[in-house]
Amino acid sequence: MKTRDLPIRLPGSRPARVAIVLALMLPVCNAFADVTVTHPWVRGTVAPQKTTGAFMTLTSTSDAKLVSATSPSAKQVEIHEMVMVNNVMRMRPVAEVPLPAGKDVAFKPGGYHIMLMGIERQLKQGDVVPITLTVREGDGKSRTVAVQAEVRDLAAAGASKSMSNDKH
Ligand SMILES: [Cu+2]
Repeated sequence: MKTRDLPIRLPGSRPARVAIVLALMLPVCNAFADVTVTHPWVRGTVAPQKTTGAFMTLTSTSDAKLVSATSPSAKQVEIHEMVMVNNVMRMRPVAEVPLPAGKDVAFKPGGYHIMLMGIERQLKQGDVVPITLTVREGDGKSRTVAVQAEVRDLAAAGASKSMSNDKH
C-alpha cells in the first residue's frame, strides 16, 4: 500500500548501481504482502440494530492471513464464516482467513464476513465506515490495511436472505 520512494545514493558506475538496486529490491518485494481491497461495503442498519456485516474482496501478492479487524464505528469486530449446522446456516468467529498469493478471497453474504458489533449509531446508505485490517505475512510480521467501506442500504443488491436471518 505504501510506495517506497527513498533516495538511494550508491557509489560506482551505472551498471553496478543498477545491480545493487535490484539486489536491494528483491528481498523487499518478497517481504511485504501487498493486499488489494476491492469493493468494500457495509450493510446498512435499522435504528435499533447493533450488528451488521462488512464485505469486500481481498487479494494479496504473497501468502498471508487476515487475522483481525477494527473499526471506530463498532465496539467489537470479528471475522466470521458461515457454516451449516443441522441444516441451518450459522455464523461463527474464525481466528484467521488464509489469503493465498494472487487469489481473490471474497468476503460476502453467505460466506466470510467482517462482523461489526456494538454499533453506536444507525448506518445509512452513503455513510463511510473505516475499517482497519491486520494481515499477518508468511514471515510472521503483521501490517495493517486501511479500508473505507461504503454503507449500502439494507435492500440493496447483495443483501441475501441467509444473512438477514442472522441472530447474535
Ligand atoms: Cu457474522
